[in-house]
Amino acid sequence: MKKLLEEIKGASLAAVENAADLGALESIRINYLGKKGSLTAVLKQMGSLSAEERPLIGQLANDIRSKIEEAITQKAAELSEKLLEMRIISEKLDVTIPGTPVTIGKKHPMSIVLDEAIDIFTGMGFAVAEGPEVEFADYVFTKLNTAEGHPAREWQDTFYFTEDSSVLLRTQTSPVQVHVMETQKPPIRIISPGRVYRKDEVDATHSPMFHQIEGLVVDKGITMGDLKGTLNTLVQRLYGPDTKTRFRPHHFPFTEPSCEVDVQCFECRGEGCRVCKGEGWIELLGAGMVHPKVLEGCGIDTEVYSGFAFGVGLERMTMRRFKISDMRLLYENDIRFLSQF
Ligand code: 2NM
Repeated sequence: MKKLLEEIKGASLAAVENAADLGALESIRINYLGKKGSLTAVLKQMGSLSAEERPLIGQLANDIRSKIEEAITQKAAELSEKLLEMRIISEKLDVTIPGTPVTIGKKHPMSIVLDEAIDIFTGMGFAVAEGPEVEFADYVFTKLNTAEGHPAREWQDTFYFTEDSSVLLRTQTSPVQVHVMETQKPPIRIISPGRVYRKDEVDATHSPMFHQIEGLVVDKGITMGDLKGTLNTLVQRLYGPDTKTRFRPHHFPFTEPSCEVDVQCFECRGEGCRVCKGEGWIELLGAGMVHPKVLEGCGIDTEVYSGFAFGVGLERMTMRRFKISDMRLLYENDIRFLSQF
């Protein structure tokens, strides 16, 4: 029996030494020390031994059991360490490898100019108002003092949805201002940026869809002086503090008096050049004092209140700002063009 125990000792320790992983080690433990293991089997036969032999063999068996257990514990520690080392090597992360570049888009040039304009106007206390692009003719024309028979209402100039010309794509963002005047009490200070639609052929300076920023101020005692101050501030913030403006008389149905506003040419500073076609001035926007008929139509008492309004094309402003010569470039979404701004 002693010989058998020594054999088990030798075989088990060799097996432990050769174990490839923790799983194999666990099988060895079960095979030798488990309930049905070979060492356990030997111990079960102790009953057949003599009284003198029994304690000696028992002692030997226990010693062998401890040796095997110790060997397994040590081997397990060794294997765990090796495993960890291998994991550290295989999962190594090189933080110095450059990342995969993420292409970040840029603001469209018109968004740059619009955001700047919104900054300037909100700085003067204006709020931004929006409204539908599909509108009633009432709000696009009638309430803006643009009577039947006005050229802007003709089928060849406007996109209508109905035979009776009552619903259309807005040709300007003024209907937004009519909605605001109908629903809010003065003081009103808003700008309404947005898309507008006219039946124009596409060329370097025209598109059937373009963008406008219109502005409206209604309060007690608003005069042409407020209009000029506000628009001068806009122009000086956009083009520099020395920029001069020129207000020329004009006609719009919804304002009286009306004017067009020119800025001194940024290229020649008024001398006359190719950019301003020798004029020294460049037309920028239209404006005027809101027509009393428009105010009254919106339920505003013209004995108490007056207002001014203006409209400017965002495409034109953007082209001027970045010296873009063809409007179509703004719509083509060519990355080579857009990435320049
Ligand atoms: C322009 C020029 C002048 C304008 C007028 C109004 C309203 F609703 F108050 F009557 N909104 N926008 C206006 C005035 C627009 O665009 C060239």
